[in-house]
Amino acid sequence: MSDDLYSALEAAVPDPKKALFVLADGSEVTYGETFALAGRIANLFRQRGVVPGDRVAVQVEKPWQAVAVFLASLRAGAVYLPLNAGYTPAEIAYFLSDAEARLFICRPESQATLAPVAREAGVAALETLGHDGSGSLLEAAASESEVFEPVPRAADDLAAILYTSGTTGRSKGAMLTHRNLLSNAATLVAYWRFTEADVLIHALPIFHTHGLFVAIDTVMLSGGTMIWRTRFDADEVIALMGRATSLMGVPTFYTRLVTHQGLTPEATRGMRLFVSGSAPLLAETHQAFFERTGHRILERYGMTETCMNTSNPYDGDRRAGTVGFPLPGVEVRVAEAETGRVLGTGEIGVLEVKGPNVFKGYWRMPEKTAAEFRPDGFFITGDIARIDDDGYVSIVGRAKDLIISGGYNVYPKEVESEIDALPGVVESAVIGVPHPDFGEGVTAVVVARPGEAPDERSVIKALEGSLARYKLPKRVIFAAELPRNTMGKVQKNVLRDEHAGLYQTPGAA
Ligand code: MCA
Ligand code: AMP
Repeated sequence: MSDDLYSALEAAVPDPKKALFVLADGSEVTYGETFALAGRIANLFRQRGVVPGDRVAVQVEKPWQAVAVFLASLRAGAVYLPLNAGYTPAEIAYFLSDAEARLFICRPESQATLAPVAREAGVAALETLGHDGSGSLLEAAASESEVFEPVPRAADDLAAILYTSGTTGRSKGAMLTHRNLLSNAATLVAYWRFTEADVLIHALPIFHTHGLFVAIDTVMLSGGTMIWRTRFDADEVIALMGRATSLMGVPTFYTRLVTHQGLTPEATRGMRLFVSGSAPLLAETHQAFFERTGHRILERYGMTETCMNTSNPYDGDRRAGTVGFPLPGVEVRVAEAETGRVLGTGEIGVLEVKGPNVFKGYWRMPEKTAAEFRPDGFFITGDIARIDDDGYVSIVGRAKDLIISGGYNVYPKEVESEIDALPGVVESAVIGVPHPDFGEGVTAVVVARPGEAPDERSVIKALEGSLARYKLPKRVIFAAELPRNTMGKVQKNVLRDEHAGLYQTPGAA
């Protein structure tokens, strides 16, 4: 197999007349049409001055044509930079200027707001792409040739940059190479037995690793088909199962499915695989799903920086509450966080990973990169784990201050900085509290200045302009002070315990 992702995906095209996408109106888009559009867009990129190595930043919803944009970026030798559709202009400004994007593609309705932001960030060209394929990008690409000789890329060249917020300070751009993405996709095709016969229900967003690399690359590399849905809807997904073979989702998909009347053995009969990841799947959800359907959800574990690291087995025991075994070619170990001393089976420590899946480093942050690798090349994930005698890995906690809400990462530090800057606020602590739908609910504990009393609504409202909506606290609780240890550090575990039942009552946010 070739070293670059584009060549591998192109080589894996089955019959070009085969459907790659089945859209909501029942129409199909073939592999051939998708690659032809990618050729046109790659020519347009060249017209717009994109040269190999340039960053192409994209903030769109989920038109199927966005996949052609991704392919075009790879084909032109550019570096794809997908951005969450929920990011605010303030967040976008940082990513565009930090990555020095050459071209930015946004939604037509965002153009008026984001064109000045892009200009200010030094972006040379702007195009638009709407949820229905409208906008300047495809209009301009229509007159381009679909013939475009792919720019050869080496295994170590960058294919994508995905930003992950830092636990302290600025967001970091994880640099993913062609080797990272291709090796991981090829491993998943084999491990999860994807073939041309597969039809994946694709209901994830396509600006993060799960929906983009795990789902799309795996299906394309196996020559399968995707039933393309712009968002997750439990009714719709259950109705589609009769025409599909597989589903990939975050735990919220599964907690919603198991409470749905329609989830039955009959509804899921034709399905061969349900994958969960991006956040911990509760053992009770795994069990309930099994009882309702006879299927055992296959849980796997990954990170933006590493793509997929471990997976429960395809054949054999899919063990609830574990993330399975290291994938072929991936080494994992558990170590003592402070010293790096490698621990034995059954011992709890920080999980470290090494392999062709592990990223090249953080964009223009050599010190941060160095700080997260051990001298022997293992990447320190920040997840706390245990490896059992029989090799199953369990994620038992996090060393990093991170909340995962519905599969999206929220870094408390980022939310606290915004809250602390509000008038009347002395300080705040943002914590994740068990939430029946999102797994963890973002929750702010705020100490207000005596005599000044901002209320819950006004705090949330004030954050709306600067933070994506999924990062907004679902609840704001006011406290006289924050609990601190003898070192003066806020004891978030105390706050988490104190508010553990916050979302457990019916009707809670
Ligand atoms: C939507 N809302 C949320 C979330 N999603 N709040 C907190 N957390 C969320 N994840 C808010 C909206 O702002 C809105 O609030 C209200 O909930 C309803 O919005 P709606 O769009 O209707 O929500 P939904 O369609 O039900 O979406 C929930 C969802 C979605 C299906 C769980 O968030 C989702 O698709 N998540 C997947 C994320 C993902 O792909 N993660 C992979 C990262 P308001 O009305 O106030 O605006 S990759 C990764 O983590 C690694 C590498 C890995 O291992 O995969
Ligand atoms: P991200 O930075 O968005 O890629 O999120 C990666 C983080 O998601 C990991 O470091 C884990 O904390 C978490 N994660 C992903 N999959 C799982 C899983 N199956 N179980 C527990 N945590 C997970």
